[in-house]
Amino acid sequence: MSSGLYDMSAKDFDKTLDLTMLKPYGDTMNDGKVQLSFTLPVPNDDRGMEAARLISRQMGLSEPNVAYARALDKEFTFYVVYGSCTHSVDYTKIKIHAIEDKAMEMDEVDEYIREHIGRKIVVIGASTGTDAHTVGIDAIMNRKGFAGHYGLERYEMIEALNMGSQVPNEEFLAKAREINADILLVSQTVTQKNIHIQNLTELIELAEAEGMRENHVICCGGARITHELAKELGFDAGFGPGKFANDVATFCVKEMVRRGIK
Ligand code: B12
Repeated sequence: MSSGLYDMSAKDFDKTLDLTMLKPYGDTMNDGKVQLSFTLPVPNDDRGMEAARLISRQMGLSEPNVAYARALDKEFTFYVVYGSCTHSVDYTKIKIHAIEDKAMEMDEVDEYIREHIGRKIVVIGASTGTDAHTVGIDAIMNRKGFAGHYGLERYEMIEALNMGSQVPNEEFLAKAREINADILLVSQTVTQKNIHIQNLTELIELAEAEGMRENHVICCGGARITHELAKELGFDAGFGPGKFANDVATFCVKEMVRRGIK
């Protein structure tokens, strides 16, 4: 549907909006209002409140107001602070790396595969390395899916194997070869000390060494994974929060066709 209130851009109802100096919107345009929460390792008293205000001011908030303070124990206090952000960004100069394929629904993906590939495609996925987080890869692969989007196991034209978590890169690639996978999906949630970078880099290097890079679509995903980072690391695409099985399936099948992987 494309009529009514949702068609209006903010510029239509407020002429003071300047996208070259974009600021958060709270109550009125350009007021910069934000809410921020954090914990300080101090008791919940007046001095702690003042510390929360001062820290907020140093973070670039003007007129910070501690709206809420609650002791977590004797020595730690949680604060919620409201204030106005004094910084702005030039929205018109922002460049992003995004996947351009418009996501198809599950049935459309199945139809696309029938029409353009003519056989079932094989997808393998896992959280690799030491990463024990399974919810992200399950959200993409499990039959029941996530947030109203069925997972790849439910697609008629996709054979999906989810190997779970803590799968070594070598084992992942060996299984991919064994089942003749077309598409490899890797989940990385833990990013402490850049462990995800090392692990994802190792996977791509191994895939290249084993001659598997060219004829497979290889994607990664996770809470801190962006498409840009994934491309930098040598993957075909990266998917973060807000992306679902049909986004991933759309990209992968179209990429197979673009690259002539049959
Ligand atoms: C549940 C959880 C756990 C559970 C995991 C259980 C399980 N079976 O998965 C347990 C308790 C085991 C756990 C352990 C740890 N955890 Co934890 N965990 C979480 C938590 C609360 C939720 C993660 C989650 O399930 N999100 C929901 C899913 C659906 O979101 P998602 O992963 O982003 O997935 C979406 C997209 O990213 C994308 N996607 C994800 N993967 C893939 C893959 C592909 C191929 C594609 C295409 C897309 C895709 O699609 C999904 C749907 O949109 C987060 C905090 C949080 N609230 O996010 C911390 C968090 C991820 N954990 C964290 C940490 C530090 C740990 C531990 C290191 C803690 C410790 N010191 O032991 C361990 C690590 C264990 C290990 N070896 O990996 C940190 C990570 C910080 C960082 N930057 O690295 C977080 C952010 C908590 C925090 N704020 O500190 N954890």
